[in-house]
Amino acid sequence: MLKALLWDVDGTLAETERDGHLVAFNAAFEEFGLPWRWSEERYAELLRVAGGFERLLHFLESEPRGSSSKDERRTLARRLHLRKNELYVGRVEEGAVPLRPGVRELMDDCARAGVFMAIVTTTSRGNAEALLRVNLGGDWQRRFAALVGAEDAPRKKPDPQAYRVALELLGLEAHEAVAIEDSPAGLESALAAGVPVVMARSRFFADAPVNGAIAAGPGLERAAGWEPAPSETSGRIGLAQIRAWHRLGSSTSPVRGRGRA
Ligand code: XBP
Ligand code: MG
Repeated sequence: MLKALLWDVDGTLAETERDGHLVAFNAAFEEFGLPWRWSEERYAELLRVAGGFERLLHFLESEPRGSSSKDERRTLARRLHLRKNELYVGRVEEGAVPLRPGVRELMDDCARAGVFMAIVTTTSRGNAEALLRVNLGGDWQRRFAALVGAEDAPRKKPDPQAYRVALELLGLEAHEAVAIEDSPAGLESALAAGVPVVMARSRFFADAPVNGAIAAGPGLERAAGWEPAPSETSGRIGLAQIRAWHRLGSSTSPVRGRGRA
């Protein structure tokens, strides 16, 4: 039986990468007087590295005009990442990073039905909390039984640590939960912890593989384009549909393949 929904943050709750992190990385480069500006295409490649600090370090290591020593690169990555996160929270507080359509409605379904919710993310608690506070209001914490962020699970997705910590905090078995994810790293992380996954594709992972997911589709706001096809073909993806996929996923083989579902 489904007892909890585990929400990824970046790309799943909101288009945080496009509307928040990418803009904030570029603004930090500019403030530091650095010549780098990442395009959406470049960022799509860099997103293969999970974690903003790790992503920066990876970029600095491949950048011929960057600092020469390993220590210098780590120090610069730390300073840039710190500032990027301040700028990111600033953008969130300005309202530049709204929830994706259908997210709030599914959260409300869970509240009505007494299904627990938790946040399971590779980003920092501060970033996640700002997004939730601004978009769900001051009492956002009441909605969630747990928030697992980078500080709680330093081994970033695709490592299963964040999902394992969340299950432990909730006192649930993996098969009693469903993860809502958008990225291959998130999918791998949840599956490695044994948690069934619903993939709500995001901007940067629109065509990424979804092998192993119990369902995949373009977004929670509409039933069109989802595989397996929802029982109601009009309207949004609600808790009843997630429950149906969860039951189906326990009895049949999951979604296979690449490209749009
Ligand atoms: C996605 C990530 C994050 C963000 C940036 O995590 O990889 O690193 O890109 O956040 P998820 P930080 O989808 O699991 O939420 O700079 O705070 O790492
Ligand atoms: Mg994500």
